[in-house]
Amino acid sequence: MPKPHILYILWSFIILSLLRLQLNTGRLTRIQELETNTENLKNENYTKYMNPEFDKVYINYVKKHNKIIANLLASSNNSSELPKVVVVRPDMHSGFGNRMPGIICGFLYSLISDRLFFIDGYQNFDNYFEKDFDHNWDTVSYLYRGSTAKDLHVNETINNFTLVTRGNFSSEEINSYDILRVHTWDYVCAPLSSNPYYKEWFNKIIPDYRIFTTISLRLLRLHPDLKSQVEEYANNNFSDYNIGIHLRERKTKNDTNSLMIPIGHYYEAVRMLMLEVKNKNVSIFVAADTTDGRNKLVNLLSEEFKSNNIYHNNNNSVKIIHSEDNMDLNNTITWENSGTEAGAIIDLKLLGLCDDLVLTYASSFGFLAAGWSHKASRQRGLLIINPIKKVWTDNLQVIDKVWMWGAISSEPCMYMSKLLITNEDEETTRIFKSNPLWIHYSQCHYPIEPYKKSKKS
Ligand SMILES: Nc1nc2c(ncn2[C@@H]2O[C@H](COP(=O)(O)OP(=O)(O)OP(=O)(O)O)[C@@H](O)[C@H]2O)c(=O)[nH]1
Ligand SMILES: *[C@@H]1O[C@H](CO)[C@@H](O)[C@H](O)[C@H]1NC(C)=O
Ligand SMILES: *[C@@H]1O[C@H](CO)[C@@H](O)[C@H](O)[C@H]1NC(C)=O
Ligand SMILES: *[C@@H]1O[C@H](CO)[C@@H](O)[C@H](O)[C@H]1NC(C)=O
Ligand SMILES: *[C@@H]1O[C@H](CO)[C@@H](O)[C@H](O)[C@H]1NC(C)=O
Ligand SMILES: *[C@@H]1O[C@H](CO)[C@@H](O)[C@H](O)[C@H]1NC(C)=O
Ligand SMILES: *[C@@H]1O[C@H](CO)[C@@H](O)[C@H](O)[C@H]1NC(C)=O
Ligand SMILES: *[C@@H]1O[C@H](CO)[C@@H](O)[C@H](O)[C@H]1NC(C)=O
Ligand SMILES: *[C@@H]1O[C@H](CO)[C@@H](O)[C@H](O)[C@H]1NC(C)=O
Ligand SMILES: *[C@@H]1O[C@H](CO)[C@@H](O)[C@H](O)[C@H]1NC(C)=O
Ligand SMILES: *[C@@H]1O[C@H](CO)[C@@H](O)[C@H](O)[C@H]1NC(C)=O
Ligand SMILES: *[C@@H]1O[C@H](CO)[C@@H](O)[C@H](O)[C@H]1NC(C)=O
Ligand SMILES: [Mg+2]
Repeated sequence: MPKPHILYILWSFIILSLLRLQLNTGRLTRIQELETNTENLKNENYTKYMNPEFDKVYINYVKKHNKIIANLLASSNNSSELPKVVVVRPDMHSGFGNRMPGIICGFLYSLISDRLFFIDGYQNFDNYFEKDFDHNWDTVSYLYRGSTAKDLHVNETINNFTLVTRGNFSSEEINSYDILRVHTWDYVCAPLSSNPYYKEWFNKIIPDYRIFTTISLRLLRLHPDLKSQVEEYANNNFSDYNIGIHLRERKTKNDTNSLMIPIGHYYEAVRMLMLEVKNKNVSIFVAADTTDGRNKLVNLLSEEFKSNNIYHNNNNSVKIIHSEDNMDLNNTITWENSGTEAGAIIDLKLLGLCDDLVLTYASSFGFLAAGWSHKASRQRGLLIINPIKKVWTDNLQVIDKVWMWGAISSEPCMYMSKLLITNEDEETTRIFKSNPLWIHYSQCHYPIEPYKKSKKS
């Protein structure tokens, strides 16, 4: 009697160990696969941003998603229980700076609420990005025709910031909805990292608050064709130290109220950065939304650094570079912007490989480049230049409304945080401000005056 019992225990132990080994190796291979898939561009020791805690969460999510969807789509499965989902619908007529933040937020919501993540209506996503799982809403949307949905974000006036800042996404009420919908231009999930229900999760999984960077480097990996173009460009043109500039000129309608950033402001910021650089080969990468503006800035910088080897006796070599995108083309997907989708995404990624960034308050494109960055672990944040009104002269010696700030983080900002602070109840505002980055999140984008709702109390 005891003998077979012991044998049985031993046998079970061996089987279990084997199973565990298999599970572990399966998982390791998957992690390694993902690691080699990460964009380790240029010199990987300098450009890599890793978050192993998040990677585990991500890998488990990918497995879960693939398994559930395979079951769901299996014709033999007549389960009436549909998996709960988050669906993000990006505004394809806006640019990357306004499309990507909602996608990152939607994925974050799906992780913390244990839902599946989908993107609705991103045509040609697969031409630009590499996917680990199928998040195309078209794959399953037909199953959800009779489903209940709650809108978390609709537009600038409709956002449930109370829920994001201090609600429980697993409450019975939220759980009663099959679909949580996200439609936004903004990095509207920033207040989630203040939410008491999720503090512990963030402390464990993304303790450095580089939420956008952590998620975007996994979820939005460049398509291999674009990635190789970026790599080739960086290998050929980048130096030991790279300064990236994003010049935004075609911001709004051509009227006297629209904003502009005098090109001289970018130039001054670069001169300041260069004062610190010694004995280095430097590249200055210029991304711009107009050919004309880019040429002007390139000329200005080339003139400044024409001695090429010596700048204020700092013994640097300096070259000014830019990638070729035909900015005279009209972008057929976004309405008001020029260039191509591929050109824009290459510029974004190259900016993200730079050691320092000079951006403007007027464009979320630049903020996005900083967030989607492999240099996120650098200490210094980006330099942000304020635009001025077009009626003012762009003569730096004359105007006095010039300002610039160096950010504390590479995370994108949330321009609606001003609305949150102005319009939400005091408790929501107070909790939002418990986040160490709340000031950073709030200091961005062109200074739209927040409209006032009657403040709830
Ligand atoms: N290639 C390239 N395209 C750019 C550049 N700057 C802007 N664009 C194009 O213009 C679009 C700008 O839209 P967003 O990325 O949303 O940035 P934004 O400046 O905040 O735009 P709005 O909020 O719509 O005013 C980008 O997606 C690109 O298509 C640039 O430096 N290089
Ligand atoms: C990168 O770092 C690893 C270990 O930290 C080192 O072995 C390797 O040589 C480094 N590679 C480069 C290109 O510096
Ligand atoms: C059917 O799909 C649901 C949702 O993915 C899953 O929970 C369930 O186990 C599946 N049932 C079968 C028999 O595969
Ligand atoms: C699923 O439903 C269809 C019809 O709705 C039925 O023909 C089929 O037998 C069901 N399959 C299972 C496994 O219950
Ligand atoms: C926001 O969406 C609501 C509902 O669709 C609509 O009534 C409202 O006009 C929109 N507001 C803005 C500023 O677009
Ligand atoms: C936000 O969501 C919470 C939880 O679902 C709900 O109680 C509240 O009414 C919502 N607020 C708004 C303004 O929709
Ligand atoms: C959120 O609500 C659910 C359902 O009531 C509960 O089980 C869960 O513990 C709550 N989450 C936290 C972090 O309190
Ligand atoms: C940058 O590299 C590309 C190859 O990727 C090359 O064609 C181009 O001339 C280089 N540009 C500059 C300004 O050095
Ligand atoms: C904007 O308007 C000014 C004055 O009306 C004009 O001189 C200028 O060419 C216009 N710029 C563009 C880009 O249309
Ligand atoms: C800059 O690059 C040149 C050749 O590419 C090299 O000879 C020189 O040593 C480099 N200077 C520094 C400071 O790295
Ligand atoms: C300037 O750089 C060269 C090589 O990059 C180096 O040999 C030389 O010592 C440097 N000069 C000074 C003054 O640092
Ligand atoms: C691009 O669009 C503008 C209007 O938005 C138009 O004036 C211009 O001719 C277009 N250019 C091309 C090359 O189609
Ligand atoms: Mg924008």
